[in-house]
Amino acid sequence: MRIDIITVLPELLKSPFEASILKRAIEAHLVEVHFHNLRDYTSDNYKSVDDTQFGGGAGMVMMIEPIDKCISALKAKRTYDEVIYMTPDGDTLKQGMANHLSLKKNIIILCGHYKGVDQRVRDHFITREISIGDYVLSGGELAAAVLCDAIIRLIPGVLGNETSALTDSFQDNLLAPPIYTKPREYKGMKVPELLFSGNFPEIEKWREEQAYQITKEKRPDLLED
Ligand code: 6GU
Repeated sequence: MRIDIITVLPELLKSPFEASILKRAIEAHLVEVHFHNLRDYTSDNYKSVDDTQFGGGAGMVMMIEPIDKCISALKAKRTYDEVIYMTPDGDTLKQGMANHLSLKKNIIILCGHYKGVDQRVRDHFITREISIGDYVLSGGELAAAVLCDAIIRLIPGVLGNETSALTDSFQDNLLAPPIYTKPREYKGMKVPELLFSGNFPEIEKWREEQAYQITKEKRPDLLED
């Protein structure tokens, strides 16, 4: 998989890809992540990427030309499955969406800034608009990093244990059951006895029940759809 990220602030975005699981995935060539600074696609001396909005109103709007130039340059080299725009008014990111995107070959992610992009970019270049939740961030970069993390960890070979992504919270619309490790007892706090029984069908049944109860308590909305 290849991800091309278009941004006015590449430095804000790079560090999550330079540590831990994402770094390993890149080093193992399981994913390629490329950053494109929108200012490199400007045509004026000031390297402007934004301007005031027609019709008046506060806030700057990202201009179509540098975005078009950048996206066109990428599309000239390969075909893209999706051109995603990160924006607080997009579809809220859910596990299912990450699962779907993790199967794609090439995707472009455009990070919104200021008041957002010229509507013509959304109408003509964007195939999907994604938000990471109902709050406003100062730019799409951190949201893009969240989206990339959610996608990349699902690529086969990225996680050490191949099955572990499938047992994550949300994968079956259930939150994860409680987990424990050594010691068996800590300052009087005990691990449920069943987990030492070796009775794996019973343990599995207990985990499923726990997951259901926890979901019912914390996120009953997940049980509805
Ligand atoms: Cl994708 N961008 C911005 N600026 N704010 C957000 C967001 C995206 N998702 C949630 N809040």
